[in-house]
Amino acid sequence: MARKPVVLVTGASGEMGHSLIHRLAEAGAYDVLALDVRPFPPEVARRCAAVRVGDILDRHLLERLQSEFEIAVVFHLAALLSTRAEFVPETAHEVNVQGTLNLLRLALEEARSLGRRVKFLFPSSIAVYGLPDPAAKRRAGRVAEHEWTVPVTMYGCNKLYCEHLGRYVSRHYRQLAAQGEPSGVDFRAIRFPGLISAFTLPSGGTSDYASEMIHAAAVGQPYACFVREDTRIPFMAMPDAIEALLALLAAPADAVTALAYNVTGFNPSAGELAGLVRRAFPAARLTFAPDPRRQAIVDTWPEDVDDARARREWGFRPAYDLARAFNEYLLPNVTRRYAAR
Ligand code: AKB
Repeated sequence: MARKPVVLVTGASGEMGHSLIHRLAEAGAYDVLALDVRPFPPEVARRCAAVRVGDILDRHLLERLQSEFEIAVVFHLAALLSTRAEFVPETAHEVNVQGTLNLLRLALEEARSLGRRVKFLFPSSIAVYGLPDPAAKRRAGRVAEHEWTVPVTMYGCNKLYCEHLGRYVSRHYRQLAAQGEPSGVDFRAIRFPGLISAFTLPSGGTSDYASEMIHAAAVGQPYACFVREDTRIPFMAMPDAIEALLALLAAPADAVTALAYNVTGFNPSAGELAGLVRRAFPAARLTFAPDPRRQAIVDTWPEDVDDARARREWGFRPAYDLARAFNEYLLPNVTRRYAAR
């Protein structure tokens, strides 16, 4: 019995999954098999060919998916983000690392049964970087992929290790086996900055303050930002993050030479972001109440990243700078979202 060809999206109920599924449905090039440990919002489920609620640690579930579907591409988005992971670091390691290994194994087996390469798109993060102190962070400026990869969070350690896992599976898998042959997995990773969506709220990240302050102002709730006003890290509008994933997916294999690529859109300070929010929502009750421990994490992340390699090798071009992200993407959509309530 023929299996249905699909792209598998894990973490499909999350922020990036929500946007990616809508974009894939618009493009119409693939049928989507959505997997998440949480139930699916109806607006996401109806854009998918199939949805499954289950755990990426459940290998029997993954084997059942392989029996029913022909998985040509994997977008492995499921993860415990940096703040949540610090409360349950061992669980985060299980989900973020063993979960990724389970999906890599699925891609290996699919490539073998299909007789062709399976592309594996992996969202890494600026959390793989670890600047030792704010002065070094300021001096480092735009950090390149090979610099400062000494993460201080379990999430950052997990993401960095999974980049190397992906490289191993893609290029060195079972290299001493008698019948050594290419694995058939084409692993491609992007180190995303903080992502800001107009349609969903983040959960469990340490860069969440940007989205949280915008959504809180739009719905008229007070918001105490958990980082200092002078805190500066890279961000990008969610549509640019999805376009970057699709551009890397489409890139010819010989153009993809790096293990993981930096991308970014803009890098306002938290105070600059608050200024934009207050101008857009004059009644916003927005204050700053830094949480020293979450602040210490963000202080290890770079002020900005060098995305020259992604631009050069596979044509990364963000559509949204800060002004356009705010005025054309966030404000109209966030205002509309809460006005309907
Ligand atoms: C987080 O804050 O943990 C994530 C990230 C920067 O990867 N949004």
